[in-house]
Amino acid sequence: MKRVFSGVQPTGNLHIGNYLGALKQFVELQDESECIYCVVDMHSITVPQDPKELKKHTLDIAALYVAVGIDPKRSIIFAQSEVAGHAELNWVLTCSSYTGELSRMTQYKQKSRGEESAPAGLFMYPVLMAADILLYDTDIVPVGDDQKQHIELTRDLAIRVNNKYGETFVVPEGRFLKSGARIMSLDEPTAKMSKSAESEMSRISLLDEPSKIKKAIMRATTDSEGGVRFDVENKPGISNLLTIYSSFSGKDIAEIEKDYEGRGYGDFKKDLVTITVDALAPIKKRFEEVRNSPELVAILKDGAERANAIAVPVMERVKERFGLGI
Ligand code: ATP
Ligand code: LTN
Repeated sequence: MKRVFSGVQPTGNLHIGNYLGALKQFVELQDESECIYCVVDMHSITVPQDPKELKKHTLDIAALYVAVGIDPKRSIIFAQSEVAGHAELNWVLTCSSYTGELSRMTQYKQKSRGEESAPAGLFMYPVLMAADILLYDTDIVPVGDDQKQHIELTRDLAIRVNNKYGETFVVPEGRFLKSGARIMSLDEPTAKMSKSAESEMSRISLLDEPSKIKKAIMRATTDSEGGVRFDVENKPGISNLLTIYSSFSGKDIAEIEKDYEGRGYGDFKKDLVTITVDALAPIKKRFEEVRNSPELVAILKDGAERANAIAVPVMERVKERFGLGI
């Protein structure tokens, strides 16, 4: 059985882009692999966080993992900072990384904007991510294509260490999400749907109230041509709504186009509201149950224990290869 590892940062509520692009796949992978899903709280402190909010968000993401269908018995769900190996391996890998390759990471360049006061943690972010992955002898890492460069670095580091110190790490592979799973902003459909975008109407969060979902969809940017047709170039708004419709309903886009032939955007949007509200309702319900129950902390504790049991022997192997310890 292949081992899968992925992580989500506990920053704000997840939106349907995160769900359709990432979490839905996390759930599906459980049938064919041994899955480890982490809430990467140490990554989120690469930019300032309010401590109380951070703790709350960590529990929120863990509860969402369960609410979308990740089964804590089959899969491991845990918080990164609860397993010491992440920080330990991070240092060892730091010493095998080059400042040149780290300064070429586009995410770092975008987020630091060349400022003197950019947190050094932003610079080291990809090394900690490599540590997350390599600590579990991971085979497959499901992520969005924005993470491609980080996965390449992880592979480079694994190969570099293996060549220098002898077989130490499994060299992982990224599994990049299909282009259909790139959900765009509702009010600006040429930008991706994002947690950090200012406008609330740009996204639908998994825990939004039906009234907010309705408002965001009914106001979503379309075009003046009319015709429910998939054409990303000329009709990015309607194409994005078609992708969301198709993902939630399981219907092919061609089939949906046919259903709405000769009908206006109003009808289509109204139905999309119903489909989206219905798809999110069970997630929201389950979230509330899990988030408010003592079960959640028990899941995370059990997850951390199981994760640690995999991580400790890997870390011992690493220390042995590097000559660390007594
Ligand atoms: P931000 O919106 O602040 O840039 P984010 O929403 O991208 O953050 P992450 O925690 O970086 O959130 O992403 C979690 C996962 O969701 C990643 O695998 C990412 O590729 C995926 N993802 C994020 N946004 C989208 C989107 N609009 N469509 C599809 N997948 C997405
Ligand atoms: N950088 C990732 C989050 C992340 C991750 C990981 C994903 C941190 N560590 C390990 C996969 C494997 C992001 O922003 N989506």
